[in-house]
Amino acid sequence: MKKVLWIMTAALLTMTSCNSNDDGVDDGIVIPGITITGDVDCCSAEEALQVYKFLQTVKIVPELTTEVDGKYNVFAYTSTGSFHKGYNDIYFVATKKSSGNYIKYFDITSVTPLMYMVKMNMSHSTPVGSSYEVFDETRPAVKRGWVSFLMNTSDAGSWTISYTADVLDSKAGVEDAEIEVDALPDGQDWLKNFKLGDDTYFLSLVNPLDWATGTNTITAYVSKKSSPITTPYAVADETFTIEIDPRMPDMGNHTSPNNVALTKQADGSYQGSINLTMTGLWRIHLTVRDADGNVVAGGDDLSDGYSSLYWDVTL
Ligand SMILES: [Cu+2]
Repeated sequence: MKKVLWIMTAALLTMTSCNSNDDGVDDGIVIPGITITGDVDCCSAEEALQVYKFLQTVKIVPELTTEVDGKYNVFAYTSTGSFHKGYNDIYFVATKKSSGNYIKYFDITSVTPLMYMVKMNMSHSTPVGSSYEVFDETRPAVKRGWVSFLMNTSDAGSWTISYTADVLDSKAGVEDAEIEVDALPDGQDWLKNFKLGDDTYFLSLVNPLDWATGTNTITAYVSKKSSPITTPYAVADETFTIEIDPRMPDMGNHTSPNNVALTKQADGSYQGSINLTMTGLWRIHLTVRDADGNVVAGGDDLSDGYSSLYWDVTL
């Protein structure tokens, strides 16, 4: 059905667009060393150029590259080309092998990170985003999702990722690709958990290295540990509020004014506002409340009066 639609659209484009040749490919935009062309299965040359430009700002994760039906390539990207403990954005792009052109109509599903723990001889998964979606309409051929790794690769254990790629009705996948998850430097701790009844929840702080001194949007996800634990941990259905109390432990625990608690957004993320008045180590003490306002995690647990549940961010 999808294919029939596309053939019709291609025919229409060929008839109506003087930019298009018989393949439905328009004339293209030339930048030094490369010609960027549009494609009926993707977008205009201008949109393709936006995709190309975006991909210059991220790096391929070679372990996750795959080929679909001998016709398409699928590439995964992160900001560094590798992974680290805590939250990682992952971007996917599909291209035609024949032309290199981007493809808009593809789906990435069943993204399954697994860590094998050597001594315990068991495997566990980790928090993941619910789906891979277009995150910016000016780059319709880039899909974004995320994985938040509970642990880094070490003698204790190592990680693999599997996923399924569906490109223009052809299917393929990557199975148990071995990846390396780096530890975070000292002064950075972006993933914490708390228990509520029999359940364990994970608090993943999103990309704090994007922050600058002053007021920043603070984004996080709350995920619930799965049963069995080899199933990726989905975003929790419950609605919490995450209160933040940023302090500088190396400077007498002074705080900053005008911080706003994180509340749940329509897309399932939590967002608030954090004001970091200077560079250095900030310990963001957390108090988590349920929908009725009861404290369910954090609060005044430490002898110094600050919550023992915290993220560390060094600006
Ligand atoms: Cu582990």
